[in-house]
Amino acid sequence: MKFVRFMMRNAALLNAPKHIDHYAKFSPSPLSMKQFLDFGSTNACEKTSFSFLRQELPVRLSNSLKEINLLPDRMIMTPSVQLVHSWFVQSLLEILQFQGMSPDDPSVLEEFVEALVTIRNRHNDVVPTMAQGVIEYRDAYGEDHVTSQNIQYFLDRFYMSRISIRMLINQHTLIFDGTTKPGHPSSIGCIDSCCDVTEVIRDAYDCAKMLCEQYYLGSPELELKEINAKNKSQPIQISYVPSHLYHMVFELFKNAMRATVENHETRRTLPSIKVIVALGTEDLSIKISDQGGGVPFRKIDRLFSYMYSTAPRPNLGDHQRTPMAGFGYGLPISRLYARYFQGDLQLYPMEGYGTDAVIQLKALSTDSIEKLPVFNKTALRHYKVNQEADDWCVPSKEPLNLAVYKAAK
Ligand code: P4A
Repeated sequence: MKFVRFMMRNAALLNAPKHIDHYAKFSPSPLSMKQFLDFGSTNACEKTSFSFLRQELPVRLSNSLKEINLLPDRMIMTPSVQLVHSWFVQSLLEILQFQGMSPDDPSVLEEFVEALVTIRNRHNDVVPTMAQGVIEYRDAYGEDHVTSQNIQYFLDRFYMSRISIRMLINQHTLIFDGTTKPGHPSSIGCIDSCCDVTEVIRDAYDCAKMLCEQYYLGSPELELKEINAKNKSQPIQISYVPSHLYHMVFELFKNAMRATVENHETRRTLPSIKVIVALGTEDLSIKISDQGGGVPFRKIDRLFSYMYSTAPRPNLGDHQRTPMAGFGYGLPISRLYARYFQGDLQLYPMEGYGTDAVIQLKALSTDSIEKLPVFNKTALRHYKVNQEADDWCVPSKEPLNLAVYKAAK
């Protein structure tokens, strides 16, 4: 029996490339916030969700698997990337087991939820494992601009796909795990249809403040202003994933606090962090302003870079001593959370003074549609090294010798 299973597993693995080619031909189907909410409301149908996911998850996994193959060979060959690749193949094959099974069989639906939980757990450490791959590559071959650009392009798309896959899995497992949920009455899965934005911001500030106090023995105050343009006296609420919002503002608060404290070490008082939340007809905007001295504009790209901001992972014990440092991927991943539902996150430093961090989100659930990468020829072109000269001049540090022109006159 063991032998039979072994043979079957290997037969499945041998067929994996065929399945990957098949499912990668489909483009992922982005869902809107409204569609996510519908899956979990009155007309919630587990069978529909099951049928959608057993097609859509293989499509998203296969698109990602195809793109892994476009990484530089020396990157693909790292043990870390090989490991992550094997997790994707394994998970793809596990979902494909459900092709041809009947959604009308309750035990099939139950097994599907279990399979999703197994897959989610298997992929828990994808981000630190890929980071390890980047470190392995960098230690062996150094940092070059072209590779850094390729890795940036790849990881932005790869992690965006990962965020989306986890979102699908979380929604299905939370809504259909068979238990009745206590939680918020306005919550459907991990989406809150009345997400209280300022409440999330205050929670994230409080938590960052605690870490900051532990580490620096002081922290800047929060000044928060709320502008609800349409309903002046109403609290600002949107349909959103509170955990995504928390992740973004927590990261920005940690940065703002760190910059503020380190920029005012010798002074007695700390300038507060000022936050403005504005809700208009289309956009919800959050601006977090600090007086931490800012950074040169030239260095902003580096704060979002996977290659340049990858530090060796601190040991578990070190986490105590570096509570404000994070794992280095805070900003790029936060920006992906903002972009996932068609928003964005940007930094505006004013070197010598401080930094404004701005998050834009869609205020309307009809505009909040998943932003998903698709593997196609356009994506392929991004990985090809552009051998042609740039169409903008390279600034030269050598002063132009105007004497030459004088002589010609
Ligand atoms: N000035 N401004 C910021 C930082 C400095 C800053 C900073 C030195 C740099 C790296 C870092 C944390 C802070 C800020 C707000 C931001 C981002 C950067 O949102 O004041 O750790 C990665």
